[in-house]
Order: sequence, then structure tokens, then C-alpha cells
Amino acid sequence: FLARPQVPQIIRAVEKFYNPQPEAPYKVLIVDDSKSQALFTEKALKSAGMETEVIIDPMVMLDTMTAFQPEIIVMDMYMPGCTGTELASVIRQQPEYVRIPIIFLSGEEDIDIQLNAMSHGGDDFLTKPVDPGHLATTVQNRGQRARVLNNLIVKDSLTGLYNHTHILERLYQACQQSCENDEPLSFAMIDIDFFKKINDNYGHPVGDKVISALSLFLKQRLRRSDSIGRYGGEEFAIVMPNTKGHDALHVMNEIRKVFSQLVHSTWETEFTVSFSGGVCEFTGSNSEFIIEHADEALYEAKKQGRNNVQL
Ligand code: GH3
Ligand code: MG
Ligand code: MG
Ligand code: MG
Repeated sequence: FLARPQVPQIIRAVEKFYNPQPEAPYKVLIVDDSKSQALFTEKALKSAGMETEVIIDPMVMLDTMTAFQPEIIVMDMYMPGCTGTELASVIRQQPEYVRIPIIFLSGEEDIDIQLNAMSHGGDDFLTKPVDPGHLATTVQNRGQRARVLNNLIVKDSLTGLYNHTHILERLYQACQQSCENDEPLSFAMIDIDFFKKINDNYGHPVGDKVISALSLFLKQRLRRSDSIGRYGGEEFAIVMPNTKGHDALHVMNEIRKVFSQLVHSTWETEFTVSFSGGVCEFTGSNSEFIIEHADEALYEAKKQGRNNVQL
């Protein structure tokens, strides 16, 4: 092991709120025109703890992918209307699906056909009849790597929150959903108060611990349907689907009150930290300015003396 640099001070607030979520089951889409084969595959994957969705008509593939958002695809080769190879080519043309592992499961034994399928985007080619354990392990391994890779791409390494790019993607998707379903949506920006002083007084590693502590606190206090991102250094962005502006303001104020009372401690001293926030409700007509409006509300909160949230 390489020795990691020791952080001289420890902020206990971080450990106190450390509560990792259990890993969600892998979501696997099974595409097979044979019902009995699809059932066999489904049983093998479900008994390994995975969540599955089966389609026997390849024509509904893309719609099902949008709705189900699979992490792995297990696909037959020969189906009415098209081949697995053709389907894989179509999937790989969608930028958002480039990283999804595609595992072919077919009776096709011709190696040239198998290699051709893989050259069109397949990651593995398993031949029927397949051992259920072999199938489940292949899917599990592919899913695990895809998740690790995806986390590296969408998450911030210090906090585990979504990174700047991905929280904006989440906001964009939430705005679309809000319009389609005519549901409310709120967006909040928060910024730690006088953070420069924390760095100056206690050092950057302690500043980092405060950022982590607030991240964990937000994860614990917000709903699973909310998306939390690290927008920049000590700034966070929160997307709250199905939430009216006044409710978002209330939630953020409750979180702010409790957080500002937490005592952070180093070996030498104890201190408290607050944040300010700005909330904006999405209305459809303000879609281009939602970030600016939340930012303006945040600026107002700072102007009002900090440790408060404005709508
Ligand atoms: P205000 O209440 O007006 O927000 O004051 P502030 O001191 O928090 O605001 P300012 O934006 O001036 O300072 C933010 C500081 O955050 C500056 C930068 O050095 C520090 N910072 C940014 N990213 C990180 C980080 O990842 N870790 C640490 N420790 N500090 C960071
Ligand atoms: Mg078939
Ligand atoms: Mg700032
Ligand atoms: Mg600040």
C-alpha cells in the first residue's frame, strides 16, 4: 500500500452522519423472442438478486430502454424483424447508451457471426444452453464495471455527489419531466458561509471535511428522488422534483437550521458552520433562467446576513 497523507485533524460530524445506502440491484433488460428462453434468463438473474424487464418484441427496445433505464442488456440473436447485431448497432448510436454492456445469448455457434455481433457493440457472446450461474456471473461482472465507470463519470470524487456536468443534466431532465407531467419542480443553490475563513483558520483538509460533512448531511435529509450535486468548490445544487417553491424553501431552511448547529471539531478547537441558499421554482417559462434565478436568491440571502435561504 502507498501511505496516504494523514489529515491531522478529524471532524467527527462526518463519521456521525456516515450512513451508506445499500447497493441497488442491477437492472437488466432481457430481449428474446422466445418466451421460454426469456423466462429461463429472468429466473437465473432474479435468483442472483437482479431486477429484470423482459421484451419479446425487439421493436419496443428503445422505448423500453427510456422507461426502464437498464444497466445491462442480455440479447438474443435471431428475432422477427431484426437481428441482435442490428439492434446493438442502433443502441450504440445513442450517446447515452454507449456504456451499457450488451451480452448476446444465442444458439448461434458460427464464430464469424459471433465476432461480427461483437464488432457491432456486443461485449460478450454466450451460447445456449448456458449454465445459469455462468450467465448471472457474466451479467454481474459487466454490471459492476459499468457502475464503477459510470460513477467516475457522473460523481464528484470528494463528496460522492453528482458533479457539475451531471447535476445540470439532471436539472435538464427534471425540467422536461415537469413539463410533460405538469408537475412542480424546484431548484436550490447553496453556498457555505465564510468558507475561506475555515480554510485560513484550520487548513484546507479541514475545509474539505466540512464540504464532505455537508454533503452527507444533505444526502441524509433530502429525499431519494432529489438530486444533489457539487456545483463548484463549496457550492451545491439540488434538483427537487414534485416540489413547489415554498415547500423547497421550507425544507432547505430546516436543513440549514440543523446544520448550522452542528459542532465540528478538530484536535485543537470546535467550530460551527452555516450556509446560505437560494430557491427557484421552475415554471416552464423560466427554464432558461432557473439557475440565474436561484443564484440571485442566493445572493440576496448572502446580502441579508448569511445563514438563511431565499425564494
Ligand atoms: P461567502 O460567505 O461570501 O460565500 O464567503 P466565502 O469565504 O465562503 O466565499 P468565497 O467564494 O470567497 O470562498 C470560497 C473558498 O472556497 C475559496 C476557495 O479557496 C475555497 N475552496 C474551493 N473549493 C475548495 C475545496 O474543494 N476544498 C477546500 N478546502 N476549499 C475550497
Ligand atoms: Mg430468437
Ligand atoms: Mg462560493
Ligand atoms: Mg461561500
